[in-house]
Amino acid sequence: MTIKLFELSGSDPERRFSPYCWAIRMALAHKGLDVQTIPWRFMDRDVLAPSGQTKVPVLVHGDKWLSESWDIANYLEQTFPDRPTLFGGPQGTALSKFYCNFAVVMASQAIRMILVDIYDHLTETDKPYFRESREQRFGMSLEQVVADRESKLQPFRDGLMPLRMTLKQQEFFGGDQPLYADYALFGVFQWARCISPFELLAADDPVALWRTRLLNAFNGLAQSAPGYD
Ligand SMILES: N[C@@H](CCC(=O)N[C@@H](CS)C(=O)NCC(=O)O)C(=O)O
Repeated sequence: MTIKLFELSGSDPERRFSPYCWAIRMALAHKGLDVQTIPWRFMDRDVLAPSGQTKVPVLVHGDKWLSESWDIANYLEQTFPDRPTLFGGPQGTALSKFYCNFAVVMASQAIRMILVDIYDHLTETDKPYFRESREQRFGMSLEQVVADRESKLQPFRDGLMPLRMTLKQQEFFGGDQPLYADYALFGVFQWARCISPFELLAADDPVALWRTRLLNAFNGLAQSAPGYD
């Protein structure tokens, strides 16, 4: 049964840039599942109607339409229990929630540095919606949000200290192999990499070294995606 995944894309349909879609792409690869990915844009609302959602990722498996990255990851874990685990059992599932929430916080900070880069990569059809909805959210223009973005970099990097300390002690948050916790966090860096030339990490940061390990995972699945290196 073919698995389909709707992924946010820019004007170049190959440029996929949602942190949550990337977490699911990596989770599918971890499970060794084939997937047909479908580029989706903000104004393609009707396409997602069967899911009752207006956001991606949306995964279609048979007659099931699933949304919310956390729910999709759990669905994959429960539906394919004989494949490599994404969570390492119920306790690992509970702990993974923290990493997913940490990723949301990271994304909410990173977007203040890459918002205009996202806008620049959108179709002309998506641009007005994106500008209006995000300017309403931030209460200022897109350009004002990212103004002086260099000053936001160090506080962002400082906030990664718990990740950095952990990655000095082990290769992945899952231990010697990645788990969904890794993919949830990695999704944020891959989102930024796919859409913006603005480098979030210093090259010698243990977090950057971990990111490289995940870029190379699954035969370079993430590395080969259009992005900025
Ligand atoms: N909590 C959701 C968040 C999904 C989400 O925010 N998706 C964004 C792309 S990164 C989206 O589709 N936004 C549509 C819009 O803003 O209209 C998840 O984890 O799947």
